[in-house]
This record gives sequence, C-alpha cells and structure tokens, in this order.
Amino acid sequence: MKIRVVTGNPHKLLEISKILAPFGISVERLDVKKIEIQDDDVINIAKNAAEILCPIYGDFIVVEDTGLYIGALGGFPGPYAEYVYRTIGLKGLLKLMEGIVDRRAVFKCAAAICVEGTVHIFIGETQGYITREPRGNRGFGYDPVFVPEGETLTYAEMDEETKNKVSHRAKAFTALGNWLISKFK
Ligand code: ITT
Ligand code: NA
Repeated sequence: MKIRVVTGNPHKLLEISKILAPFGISVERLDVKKIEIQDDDVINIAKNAAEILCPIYGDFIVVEDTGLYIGALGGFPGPYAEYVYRTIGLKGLLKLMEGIVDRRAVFKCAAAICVEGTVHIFIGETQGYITREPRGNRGFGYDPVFVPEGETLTYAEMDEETKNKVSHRAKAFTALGNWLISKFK
C-alpha cells in the first residue's frame, strides 16, 4: 500500500515514512499546494485542505498539519507555528518566554487521509515543555526546544527511532497505519 503526503517539509516526509514502514505502507510526496484555512485547530486545517484535494487527487492522499500550543502563552503559536518559526524563530520564542516558569506545551498533529472519497482524521498529541535554551542538532523546527513529558532529552537530542516512538506525529500516523491495515487486510 502507498500513500501520498501533501507537504513541503522533507523532514516530515521522512518521519512519516519511517513510522509507516512497519505497516508495509510506503510514502511519497504529492507536490501540490495545500490550502490552509485560518483556524485555531490543526484538525480543521488538515480536514479542510483534504476535502479540497481529495476530489482532485483521489484516494490515499494525506494532508498533515502540526501545531505547537504553549500554555502560558494562551496556546500561541498554535497553528501559526510555521509563521513564528520563520519570523521570530526559536530565539524570539525563548525571549518571549523569559521569566516564564510554567513552560508546558503540547504538540498536536492532525493527519487527514482520503479513503473511498471520504476524509478520515487521525490525531496525535504529545505533552511536554519548552526548554530555556535550544539543545541538540537532530530533527527540525522546534525540536531543539521541546522535551516530551517523561523524557529528559529534547526531540533534537533524541535519535530518530526515539522521537518516532514518542512524538505527536508517531501517534497520529501509527493510528492511521493501524486503521488502514485493518481496513484493507
Ligand atoms: P507543510 O505544511 O508543508 O507540511 P510545515 O513545516 O509548514 O510543512 P506545519 O505547518 O505542520 O508544517 O508545521 C508548523 C511548524 O511546526 C513548522 O515550523 C514546523 O517546522 C514545526 N514542526 C512541525 N512538526 C514538528 C516536529 O515534529 N518537531 C519540531 N517542529 C515541528
Ligand atoms: Na501548517
């Protein structure tokens, strides 16, 4: 079985392909524009984009959207994580959080897949906290500043197998993989 993921982020694509490999599902990139509505919830963003693309590109395409919600900042940057990363960056975010003691945050990943003309959503959430300094050089995006609950290393300090066991994306795509396999076995 093969899925095609609508993303411009090669790191994401690689993670998804490693997460789905044990299910015997291969992953390719679908190089098309994903239309993102403005919404606080990544579920609605992924769902809406998939509903636009499914009638055009058909079954087994996947739209993934991820947000980072920081409690002490009222959920900021949430679905605007990409914009914040591109503008103020990790440095700016850490500056914004100077003096904040409660550093809890959650990564939320929504994966929307088209099957038999219908959009199905799978979500994965990982609680954790934002560090005071960036640590580690693996991964991408916010990985150097995010430590998942129960761990001591940032995502960027973990080897990829470990991140792919505990991450928001791992949870969403493991659920998607299980569902696909049970539906089409
Ligand atoms: P596509 O929309 O093309 O898939 P993107 O990188 O823009 O790629 P998102 O909007 O879903 O993806 O991601 C929002 C931001 O969160 C962006 O800056 C990512 O780098 C970051 N991000 C997403 N997943 C992450 C992860 O697992 N670890 C660290 N940062 C992540
Ligand atoms: Na996005």
